[in-house]
Amino acid sequence: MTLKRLLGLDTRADRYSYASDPVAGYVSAQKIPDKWVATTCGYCSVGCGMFIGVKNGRAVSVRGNPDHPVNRGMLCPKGLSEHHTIAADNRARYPLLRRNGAFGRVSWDEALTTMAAKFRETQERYGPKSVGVISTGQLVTEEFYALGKLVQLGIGTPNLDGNTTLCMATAVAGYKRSFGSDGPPGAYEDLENADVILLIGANVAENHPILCWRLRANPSATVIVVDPRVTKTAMLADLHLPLKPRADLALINGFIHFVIENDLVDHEYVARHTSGFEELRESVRTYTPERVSEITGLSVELICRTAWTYARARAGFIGWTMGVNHSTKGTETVNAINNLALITGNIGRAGAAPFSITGQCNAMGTREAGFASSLPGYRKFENPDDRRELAHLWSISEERIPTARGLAYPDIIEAALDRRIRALWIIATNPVVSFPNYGSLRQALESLDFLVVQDGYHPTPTSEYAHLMLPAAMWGEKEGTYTNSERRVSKVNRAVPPPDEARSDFDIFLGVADALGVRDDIFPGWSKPADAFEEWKRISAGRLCDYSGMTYKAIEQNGGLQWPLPAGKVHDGEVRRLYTDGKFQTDDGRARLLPSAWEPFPEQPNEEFPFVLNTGRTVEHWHTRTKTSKVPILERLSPSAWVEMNPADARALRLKPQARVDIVSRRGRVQSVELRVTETVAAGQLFVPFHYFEANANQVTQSAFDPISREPNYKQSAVRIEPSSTEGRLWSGGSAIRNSLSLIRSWRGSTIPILPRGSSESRARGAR
Ligand SMILES: Nc1nc2c(c(=O)[nH]1)N[C@H]1C(S)=C(S)[C@@H](COP(=O)(O)OP(=O)(O)OC[C@H]3O[C@@H](n4cnc5c(=O)[nH]c(N)nc54)[C@H](O)[C@@H]3O)O[C@H]1N2
Ligand SMILES: Nc1nc2c(c(=O)[nH]1)N[C@H]1C(S)=C(S)[C@@H](COP(=O)(O)OP(=O)(O)OC[C@H]3O[C@@H](n4cnc5c(=O)[nH]c(N)nc54)[C@H](O)[C@@H]3O)O[C@H]1N2
Ligand code: SF4
Ligand SMILES: [Mo]
Repeated sequence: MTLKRLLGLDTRADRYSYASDPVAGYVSAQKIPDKWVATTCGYCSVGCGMFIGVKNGRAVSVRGNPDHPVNRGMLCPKGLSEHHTIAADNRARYPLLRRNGAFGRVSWDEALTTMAAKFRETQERYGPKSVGVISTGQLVTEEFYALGKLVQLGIGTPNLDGNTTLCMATAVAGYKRSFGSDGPPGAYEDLENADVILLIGANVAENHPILCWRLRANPSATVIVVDPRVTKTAMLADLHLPLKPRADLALINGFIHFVIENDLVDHEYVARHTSGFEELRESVRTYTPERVSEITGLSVELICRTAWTYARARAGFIGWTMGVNHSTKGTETVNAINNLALITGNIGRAGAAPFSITGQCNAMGTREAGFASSLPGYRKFENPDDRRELAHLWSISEERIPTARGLAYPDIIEAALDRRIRALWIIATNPVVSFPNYGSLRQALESLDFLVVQDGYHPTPTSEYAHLMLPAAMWGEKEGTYTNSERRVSKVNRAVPPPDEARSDFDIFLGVADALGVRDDIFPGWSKPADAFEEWKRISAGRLCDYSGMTYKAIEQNGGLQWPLPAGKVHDGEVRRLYTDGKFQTDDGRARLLPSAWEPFPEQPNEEFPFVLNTGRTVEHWHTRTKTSKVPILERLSPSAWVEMNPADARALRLKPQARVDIVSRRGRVQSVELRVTETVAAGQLFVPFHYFEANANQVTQSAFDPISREPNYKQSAVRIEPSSTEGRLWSGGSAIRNSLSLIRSWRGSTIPILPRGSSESRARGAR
């Protein structure tokens, strides 16, 4: 199978018909749809336009939208099989309330009344901040906007955050510090305009496959990949820099040093549009190529050549993702990336951008409208003018607007552990699998008096801990908008109804507001997402993320619209970039050049734990696999977890390929994982996907967070490898048996194993 085929990029032929779906490989007559409903993919932040094929009220297929400017009809393997996520047998169907340790069905009315009563009771006893809410990057913007108002103004707790703090918080904090506001400045078209493309800790071939296609539309660009692993993206690149883990900040400071020493600085841009150049120059003085070579393990020649290539580019693009963000030095690394782009004038022009590639389908929507780490419309909690304006727009008193953000996600978990937070509402995220250091997360969840989980599936590893389970409609069943990485707002539509009593998150939020008696106050006259959209347009008007010129209709007609789009602006199809005039969102309008210093990562390997464990993704699976384990083709391609190890290390440990091994850290043990011996990881390093609860990588990751963004350091943990005690038993079967075993498991719909015992008592107590 060619790489192109593997990535699902070879799909032009089926633009107009489902009959040649390369994923299913065949189509039975029953699957030819009666109608196609236009929507946007619900997985990643690329934001591909697609149609859902509907037959007899069921989603039976999916195809790419040939007219959508993002993907021009192409879809990756996840997108192409997305309809399978809807009709899964473990969809959550009814509200469930735990009584005496067991879940029982209740009406929506009882569910929401109980929830409102529990929240109010908790707040009366322990203070307003004793309730916390953790949401996601996977709702529609209308839902994020509604949820922010509901939590901050209706429930009255500032402790609202989301899984975006496990993901994008670092990029957000970095942009705010450098440019005065969040917002990725570039556009996908930049991949086609740039002559040098530097990808740092971003494995787009697996995780943003359609961007790979955009990349390939520009064969003359020099593509440089910075990643400790030889990823599929590195294999597509002209130059791969396999640096030592977490050496990026030293590398970028080294590039800046080289640029300054060799007078490759864009002096005019620096003088007109930035502040802090002298401090920056001073701060990188010690980052000589020799020292940077020592820290990164890359040759002096490679470092200098890369710096030269980028600085001499007519248009240089830097894309980064989790290899940068998942680090205790993440925000400062983002600032270093911004510094490099600024001093070479690589921002605000076609092909030139420091561009954080986002992750989830609507990670951007929650950043714009969410009311968690900022006030809606990228307004600042600490800015009295921003608060005044918002209060005026909402016709409420200024005192109701919080003056500081509440606890960030890891701090909500910590507060649950020491019982400052007593009641928690988790919406569209699965922390039992995705949060670092599972042991402490589990304790935190067990410490709660009342946990509400709102998810499209049940059971999930997290919903097992809930006292109240609220069944949500998901992608394909609800309406609204998503914003992708290039700030393109696309329409999401309902193709089929949700199963049984499941409701859209939007309707659930209205229901909770009703139960709390605050609906008329915070959602005046609202009954549908379009009502929230109209209000959000007014709130965003005049801001960097201005939606006021958009309508649902224009969004659909244009295959999405990029913000800013002020009212009165024509929908001209023109590609929009931020900071084209060199004016930034800081007080003096200049971008800040911010010095930052490299430091080794927090948990260095030692004799007991000699390996650096790297965790991440594979193309077939989506996060905690609640969705992709329901898709037969994806599950068959990648049914179980593995760990990658260099042949030299495997020889040293006398381990054979496909042996079963345990990954052990100071915090826990991942049991019986398949060993893959491969040169794609360097000696001393390991890589494991984090998708599999049954081999949960986050049992061994650590509670180390970026002090600025609060994002976890997921990519480096010190571990050792031990032969698994089940090794003998499974060894004889080979991977065929193992694969079919896990397939059979998934057919039974029981891929989600039973949770550790010992928590039912505390759950029962809390639910009384
Ligand atoms: N198939 C699939 N696609 C997805 C997702 C998914 O779950 N599955 N999730 C979506 C989401 S929410 C996100 S955030 C994105 C994430 O997209 P990516 O960031 O591309 O995903 P990861 O695999 O987590 O990490 C990227 C790379 O960082 C590298 N890395 C590790 N340590 C370092 C380091 O010290 N320096 C550098 N330079 N690199 C390092 C890893 O080796 C890895 O190849 O993907 C989105 N797309
Ligand atoms: N070790 C390690 N851990 C990581 C990472 C890593 O690289 N390494 N990456 C981190 C990153 S970048 C991210 S983004 C997180 C992702 O971590 P999670 O957010 O925990 O992952 P998902 O599986 O996407 O969980 C989303 C949940 O929402 C549900 N859901 C989907 N759509 C809807 C909806 O419309 N409404 C409702 N109510 N529910 C819905 C799904 O069924 C699922 O249970 O993981 C983080 N964890
Ligand atoms: S690249 Fe992302 S948005 Fe596009 S089809 Fe694949 S998962 Fe969906
Ligand atoms: Mo993410």
